[in-house]
Amino acid sequence: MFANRKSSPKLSFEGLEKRLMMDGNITATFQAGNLLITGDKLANGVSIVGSAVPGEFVIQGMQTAYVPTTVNGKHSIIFEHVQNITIDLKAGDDILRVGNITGDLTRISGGLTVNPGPGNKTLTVTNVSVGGITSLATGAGNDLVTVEKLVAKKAFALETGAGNDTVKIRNSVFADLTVNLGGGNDGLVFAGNTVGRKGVLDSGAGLDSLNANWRKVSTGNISVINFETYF
Ligand SMILES: [Ca+2]
Repeated sequence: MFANRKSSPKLSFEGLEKRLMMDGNITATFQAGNLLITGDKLANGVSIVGSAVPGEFVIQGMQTAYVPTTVNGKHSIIFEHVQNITIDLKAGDDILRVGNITGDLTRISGGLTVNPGPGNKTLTVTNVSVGGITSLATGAGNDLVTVEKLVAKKAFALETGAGNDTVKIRNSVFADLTVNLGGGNDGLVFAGNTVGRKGVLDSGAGLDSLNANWRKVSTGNISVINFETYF
């Protein structure tokens, strides 16, 4: 199948330099149990996965456009004795993944905080346990948020801000849950979840839809506000 493949055009040095700058650098700092991950104005990609050792996390740059984002100038970096994780990727169409889609559970003993920023964010939290407060915010932009197999032992809050957001929350366990989809025409799938105390699903302004299968498969005291369409 490669018989007719033409050779790739050679990149000029200038073109290569531009490409290498496209996905930016993440700065990861650690102090007294607190891991802070800060992006730049470019489209950053980063994954955060816990290892088999409690408190040990691998922070790895992911590819969003041309080349993988670097972490402190490297491909990946490992931190130990982490309790709380805070992520602020700033502006740009950033991709953030916390936990493995398959494999071992990523255990965060303290809190998980994602700060908002402008741009179309892709945030995925899968196969994760959070012992402290979970606070996720994506800011303005058309965001895609997936929460799957999360165990949030304390309060969980998600705010997706302005823009047309798509949010899927499935097969997760919450103590208290607050979801606010902000302005824009948003879609929420909420299925297979357990809410221990109280949940609020608020779609805010705009024409918003809720996949209503949640009524059959989610349990708990859940209030639904502002949605225009149910299916
Ligand atoms: Ca960024």
